[in-house]
Amino acid sequence: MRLDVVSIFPEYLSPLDLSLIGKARRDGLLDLRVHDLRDFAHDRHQSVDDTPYGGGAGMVMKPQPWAEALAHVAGSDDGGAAVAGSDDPAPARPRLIVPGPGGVPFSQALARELAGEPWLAFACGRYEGIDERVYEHAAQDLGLEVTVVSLGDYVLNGGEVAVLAIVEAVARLLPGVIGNAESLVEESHEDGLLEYPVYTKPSSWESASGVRRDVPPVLLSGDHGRIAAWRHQQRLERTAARRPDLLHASQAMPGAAATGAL
Ligand code: 6GU
Repeated sequence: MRLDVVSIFPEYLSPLDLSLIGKARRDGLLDLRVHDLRDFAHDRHQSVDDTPYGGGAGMVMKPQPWAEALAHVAGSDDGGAAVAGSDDPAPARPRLIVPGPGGVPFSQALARELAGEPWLAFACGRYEGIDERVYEHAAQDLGLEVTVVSLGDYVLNGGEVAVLAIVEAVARLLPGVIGNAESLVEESHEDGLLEYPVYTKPSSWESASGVRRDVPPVLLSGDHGRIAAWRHQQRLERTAARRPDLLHASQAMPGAAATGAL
């Protein structure tokens, strides 16, 4: 999969060199390129923002640097995108993701959808946002599918942290990025319920405060049927306590009943 990220803080994306994402890049599963928006601003101060028409607080990102940056990225199809398990060349154009609090909610379902794309480009806005004409230009003149995506109902200073989260959620779904593919299926949000609690050795542990805590005995019983039933009950209780909205959503989810989610 090919990923391009445009930002005025390219260093913000350096965690993508680390851990499983970094390894996937070195293994050629991910072709991730970070671009500095200021490289496409040509005035003396390489300015990327200006005051908003109509007044109001803060600054708005100018259309010209964004248009040049997006043309550079979208026009850079070198056919080199590594798509694991596929001989298909990358398509001519990326799908454009713009992180922002006014977007559609990011979710495991959207992560899955994006993981099916051969090429994603991310435009990281800062300040009060990007001039609206950039979205129109990207869609109408460059022919890009544009999706504004929000991580949740709170405000970040810019799209960079959101890109870190979205890229991690998407990349871990690609074949070969996570060694143990089984660990992908038994996870929160894959079937509408939160995860069950997990324990490891020792089976009885005394904290420094002198309190002894034992692993639930059922997990030591060796009875796989009882263990599965206990874990399912824990998932239901946890979901009811922390995310009751998910229990209501699962009633409208095809397959939820069959998987025992109801
Ligand atoms: Cl995706 N971007 C920004 N800037 N703020 C956010 C967000 C994204 N999601 C929630 N708040």
